[in-house]
Amino acid sequence: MPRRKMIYEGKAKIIYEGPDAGTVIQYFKDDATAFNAEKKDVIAGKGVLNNRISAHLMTKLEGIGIPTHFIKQINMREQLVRRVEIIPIEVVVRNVAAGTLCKRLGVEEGTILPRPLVEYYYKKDELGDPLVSDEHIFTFGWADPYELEEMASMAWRINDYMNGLFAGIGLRLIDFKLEFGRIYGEHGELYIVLADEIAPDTCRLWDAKTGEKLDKDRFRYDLGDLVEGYQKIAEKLGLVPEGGSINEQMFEKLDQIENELAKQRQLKNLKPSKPRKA
Ligand code: ADP
Ligand code: AIR
Ligand code: ASP
Repeated sequence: MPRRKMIYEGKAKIIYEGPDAGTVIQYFKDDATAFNAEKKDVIAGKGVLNNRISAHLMTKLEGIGIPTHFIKQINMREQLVRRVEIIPIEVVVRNVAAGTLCKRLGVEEGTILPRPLVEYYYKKDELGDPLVSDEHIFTFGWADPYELEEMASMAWRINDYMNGLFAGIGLRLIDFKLEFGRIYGEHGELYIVLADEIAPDTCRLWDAKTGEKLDKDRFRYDLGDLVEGYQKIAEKLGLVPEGGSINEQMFEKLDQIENELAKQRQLKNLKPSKPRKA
């Protein structure tokens, strides 16, 4: 493989320069971190499952008209995506109380929220990604009101869609985190697209029957084998055979189908956002 230029190494992924202008390659590592990297480990197989699950969910979301950065999977650990300017806001959507919501507000874990709760966190590792309001976002110029409105409305649609998708395969979508990015068109027009990943590293998913936690909380709170949980999610999504594991051949077959679908949808969902202030 030719030497590629690394652009950025994060906690769970590496970003490399892509083959064409405006593209980058996301490489999914096996590194697991939690609590702002206070807890760390390397868990064999995690990256492959996150890559596969995220590619699948991004493809599905493109199918309902959400513009995403996803172009295609390259191999078991890599996907080609559009290069975006990441908006430094993590959008968290919660359906059921868990994690920091319980810690912060003393709500009991498992409480069903009367309506989905959308929260914003400032993406800044040094500060531990603090919770912020829309006023903070506008005051410091991290995003403008048009952009935030678009991000929030996509987050609602994604939540509606994913709630149904997971409920249909016996999983409860407790909460999840999204990142969005900006793409500038030839004539300076601005597009907001869903970026980063949607995978068990960034979602809470509980088995609807048993209540078993299948996501990264297994690692955060030592609840059991992480890959076993991710594998169960992938199995229910129909991405790996039950009891089997992903192998290169199977992966290529699945890839061909989904990459073809993704190719057909690319750009179709891109609609220019309102112009950003100069
Ligand atoms: P972190 O930076 O929090 O440690 P990761 O290890 O997942 O997270 O690193 C991936 C980085 O790449 C993140 O900072 C994410 O915001 C960024 N990113 C995700 N998608 C894109 C994209 N399409 N273009 C550019 N950067 C991206
Ligand atoms: N999340 C937030 N920052 C990083 C991640 N992965 C995700 C968690 C969880 C949701 O956002 O995985 O699904 C809410 O996290 P928390 O810790 O605020 O309760
Ligand atoms: N990914 C973040 C970290 O490494 C937060 C988390 O998932 O708990 O700290």
